[in-house]
Amino acid sequence: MKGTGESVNGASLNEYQDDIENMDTTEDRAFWKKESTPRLGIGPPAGRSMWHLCTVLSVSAILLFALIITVAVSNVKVDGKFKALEKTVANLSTSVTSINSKMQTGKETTDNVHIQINMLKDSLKITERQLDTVTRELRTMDAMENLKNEVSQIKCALEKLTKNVTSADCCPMGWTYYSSSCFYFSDEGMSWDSAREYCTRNSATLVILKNEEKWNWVAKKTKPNFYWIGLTDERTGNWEWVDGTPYYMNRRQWKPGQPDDWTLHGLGGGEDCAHLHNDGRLNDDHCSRDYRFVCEASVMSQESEPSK
Ligand code: MBG
Ligand code: CA
Repeated sequence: MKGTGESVNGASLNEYQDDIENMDTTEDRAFWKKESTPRLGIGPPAGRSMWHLCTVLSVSAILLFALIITVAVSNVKVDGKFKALEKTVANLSTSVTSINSKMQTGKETTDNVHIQINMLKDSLKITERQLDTVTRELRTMDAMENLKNEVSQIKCALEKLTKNVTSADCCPMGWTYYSSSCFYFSDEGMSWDSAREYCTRNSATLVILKNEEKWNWVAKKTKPNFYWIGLTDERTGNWEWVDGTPYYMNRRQWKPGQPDDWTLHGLGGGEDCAHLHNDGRLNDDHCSRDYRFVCEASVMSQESEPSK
């Protein structure tokens, strides 16, 4: 099945969109390192500093608690508003259908129909304003999620410092916790091979998306940009994940007409590396392209350094 060249609006804008001029891949950015969270040799402090730490911990705990409550409350509020809006839109569309049939059967006078149409137009304006508000609030919710993640990283670092333990949901700064793993969503673009190396250097791999829930969670964060993932057919000609397991073809996970191993890009060869497209589905592309990427590391991999 050859690609029909489905013209995805904005797709061309998405390619090469990143400014990679100032790309910095030096070691100090490799914050996935075990040393970045000093644990060995740092036992629980004593005396005044212990009090200081206790205070910091208590304040952090209270802040965290307040944040969780705020997120939960705004979640319920936005959810309620969303449901109300769904109802309003459904009612509006029923009204339009009903006016339409009244006009066709001539049951209502033209004047009456015009009055009803004007009323509908007013309701529509109000609905549009409400939609804007909910959209803004949903964006705030996303920002809140990020903030919550950062606070839990801080909490985790503090716990490590005081109790000399690694708690289960600890990720390095800049990484995001989800389902027993830490994820890194790069801001900068690089080739698939460089991205793979970046992840490896940070005790991680390019993300492997074997279940739908994880796919949706990742795609929510990558949309509408392009991100390399750990899927390639470069080695054998068959699609496989970077952990060496085969990928079972599911066309619904790809953009229409993909993968097409396109050769007309003039970069030599076809397209052997998979990336998440603007809508979270896949496209195969030339591995040399500079796209952002997602790394994943299981939380376990940063645990239990050999104690001396
Ligand atoms: C592009 C894909 C590219 C190739 C091409 C074929 C509009 O999408 O990014 O990989 O498949 O389509 O026309
Ligand atoms: Ca392609």
